[in-house]
Amino acid sequence: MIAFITGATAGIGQATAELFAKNGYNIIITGRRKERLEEFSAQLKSTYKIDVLSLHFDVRSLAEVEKAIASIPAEWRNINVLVNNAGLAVGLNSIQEGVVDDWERMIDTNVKGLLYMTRTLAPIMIANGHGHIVNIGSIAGKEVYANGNVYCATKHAVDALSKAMRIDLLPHNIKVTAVNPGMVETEFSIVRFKGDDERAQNVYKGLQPLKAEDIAETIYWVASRPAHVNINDIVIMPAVQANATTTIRK
Ligand code: NDP
Ligand code: 8X3
Repeated sequence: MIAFITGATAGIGQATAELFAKNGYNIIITGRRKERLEEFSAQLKSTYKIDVLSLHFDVRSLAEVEKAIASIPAEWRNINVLVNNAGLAVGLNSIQEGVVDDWERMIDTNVKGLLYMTRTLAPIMIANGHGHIVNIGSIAGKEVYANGNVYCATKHAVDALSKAMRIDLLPHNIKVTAVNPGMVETEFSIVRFKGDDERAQNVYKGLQPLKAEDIAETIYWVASRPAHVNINDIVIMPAVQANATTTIRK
């Protein structure tokens, strides 16, 4: 069994790769940080005695995506699960004060990157006669919140694309699942606040957020249902978070 996980150098993607590896899958891991990929690959191989293929590329570049996928050796092409996880939020500004470069990074990564990956890998799954695509959406794809405008729009796009992909891929025996987390403590807020650790830590102050491993378990669970079962859509929240904006803090 082979699982292909984008954005496996940190957070949810890294925890997901580890859990699939623990369950005996061979893993294709991707990300832009080459050193991290190599270290993680060596760790997975030695701990779980599985094979790992690491592909170093930026999901925002169609040329890089196509080159990376074309380089996958024949024995790695029978991919069972694709986890479209690579993504980010950048900034938290009102629409009238938005930073256009931040908008473009989010749209290019969360929407176009997910599309490039899917456009390139779905034909391989179709040729294989099976597959399962798990898109990582967000509570921000179900609701909007103040200053979240463009990030929320990209995750609403992931929500729409997951529904649309499910229809288009139905005749090809390819399942599509959207996993939509609330707050998960990863590098997400450090990236959103451009390295401002204090501001990032404040996001989780006084509450218990989800861990990357909680989402990894959900992804593994949806991918390990029997062949006749598909989980279309899951929203998974910390127990102290009711919706995008309502939390209980100590
Ligand atoms: P992290 O910042 O910890 O991890 C993000 C991963 O995405 C990294 O491995 C990063 O790798 C990769 N990535 C980002 N941009 C690119 C790119 N252009 N090309 C290739 N890889 C890229 O965040 P999370 O684990 O929290 O985020 C994972 C997903 O979960 C995202 O889609 C996010 O929107 C979603 N999510 C997160 C929530 C949270 O509260 N944390 C809640 C709901 C959804 P590298 O930098 O090496 O390229
Ligand atoms: C990440 C969760 O609430 O910060 O997608 O948008 S949130």
